Amino acid sequence: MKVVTCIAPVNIAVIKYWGKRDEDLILPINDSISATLSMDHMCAKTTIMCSPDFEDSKFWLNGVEQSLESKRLVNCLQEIKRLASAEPSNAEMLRWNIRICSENNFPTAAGLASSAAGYACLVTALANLYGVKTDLSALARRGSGSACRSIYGGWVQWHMGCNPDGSDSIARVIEPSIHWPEMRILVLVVNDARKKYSSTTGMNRSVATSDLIKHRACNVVPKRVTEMREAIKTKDFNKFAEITMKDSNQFHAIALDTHPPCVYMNDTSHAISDMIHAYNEHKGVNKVAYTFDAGPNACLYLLESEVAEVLSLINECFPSTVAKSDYLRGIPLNIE
Ligand code: 2P0
Repeated sequence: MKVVTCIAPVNIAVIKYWGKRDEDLILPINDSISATLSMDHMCAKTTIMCSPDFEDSKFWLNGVEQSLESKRLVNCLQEIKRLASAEPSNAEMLRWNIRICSENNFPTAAGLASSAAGYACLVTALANLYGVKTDLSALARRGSGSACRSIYGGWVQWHMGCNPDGSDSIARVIEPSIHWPEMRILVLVVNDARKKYSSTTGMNRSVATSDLIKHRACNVVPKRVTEMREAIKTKDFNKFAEITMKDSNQFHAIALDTHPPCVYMNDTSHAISDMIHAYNEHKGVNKVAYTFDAGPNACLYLLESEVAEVLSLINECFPSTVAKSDYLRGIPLNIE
């Protein structure tokens, strides 16, 4: 028997991934950029066992048995096994059945990047199990697009690539977290229920029906990626915050431009964004950036020096949000 356990962290995008050009290979229509959070806070943990004594293979997520027929899981397993079979000593183990046990220490599918951490973790655990040494970001991408960014720590760019086989659609580090050690993230859990429509459904519907998404992918994101890379490299928080908030808002504008629309933010989300704009205006410069994924929960980027003041404001204005948020500790970025 062989057993491996891995953990993988969540990432929060500042330039959003929304829309695919290839559903099976999971190839995006634009580059995206994110920061990977420290492993101590929000992460997925996966244990995989394989043994000649297992009569079948099984998979549990948060204690609930899942189908092993999922196309994405099958794609990841097939690709890893194909790579592993290049090593003759793996031949026997590749015939053994496996048991996969995954859990998240935060709400699953509530728009908190659970599939990103989950598939990054699964692929890393499988690669360790079979001794596969390759670029894991391309493998994680086959499970869930955003998972490719969680393979690396710090500031990460998912390059959309242009090869039809997806071989250049990979994640690369822009800067390690140590480059901007004062950066913190506050996650405000507005609602931890499962989202109304999955990201996969929402983005497919956007590609099929939104005019704005084409303008974003072709004319907005390429310039924004260059500006965001520069803001990160020069640690220009004011610019970083402006781009982050504008990109979040454009993503939600596209969600609304989708037919029928995908409504992810709620009144509390909008009230949080109003509060951040009022705070920044009061300071005369952007000190906090909000970003919202496919759900109502807010992620705030800010520097360590602002955490205490912003936390007290959130306590004052959104006490019920605070009660639901175990993550209000000013999460640093992952150091690996
Ligand atoms: C992101 N999101 O860049 C964006 C922002 C949600 C909003 O990546 O279909 O769960 O599995 O590739 O990775 C969510 O998309 O979608 C996502 P699939 P995924 O973080």
